[in-house]
Amino acid sequence: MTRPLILVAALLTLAACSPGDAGGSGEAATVRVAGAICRPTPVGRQMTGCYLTLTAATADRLVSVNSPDANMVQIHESRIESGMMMMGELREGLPLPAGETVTLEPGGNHLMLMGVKEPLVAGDTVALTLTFESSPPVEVTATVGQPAVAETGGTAAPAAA
Ligand SMILES: [Cu+2]
Repeated sequence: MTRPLILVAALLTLAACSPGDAGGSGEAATVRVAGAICRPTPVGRQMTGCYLTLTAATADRLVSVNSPDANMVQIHESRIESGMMMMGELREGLPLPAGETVTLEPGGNHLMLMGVKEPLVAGDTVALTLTFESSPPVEVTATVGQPAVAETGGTAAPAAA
C-alpha cells in the first residue's frame, strides 16, 4: 500500500497538462487535485481526516471517494454548534464552482477515512480515488503527516459514535 511519492508528482503533472491518455470518449476536463495529506491515525482509532485542494475547470461536484486503505471514505463538513465543533457527511457531495480552488482543510470540509485497515504513520501514503459528477475520476496518493494549520495542534476531532 505504500507507493513512491513520485507518483503524486506524476499525477499532478498529468492533471495540469490536459491529459489525452485516458482514451475515454470526448474530452472531459480533469479536476486538478493538489496537496493531498492525511493525518496519522490516533492510537487505537481507525478514523482520520484527509485534506487537499480541488480545482474544476467547469462546475462540478465531488460525489464520492474511495481508498483501498480504508473501508469507507466520507466527505465531511465541519461546523460549530453551541460552541462545539461538529462534523457530518455532505450527502450531496461537495460543489466545485468553475475555476475556483476549493480547499479541504482542518476545521473545514475534509475527507474522513473510516475503518482504516492499518495504522497510518507519518511518511506512509494513502491512495484515494475521487469520483466527480461530470469529470473523470482522479487518483491521488496522499502523504501521511500533519497538515499545516494555524491552530493548536491538539486532537480536535470529536469522538466517533
Ligand atoms: Cu470528519
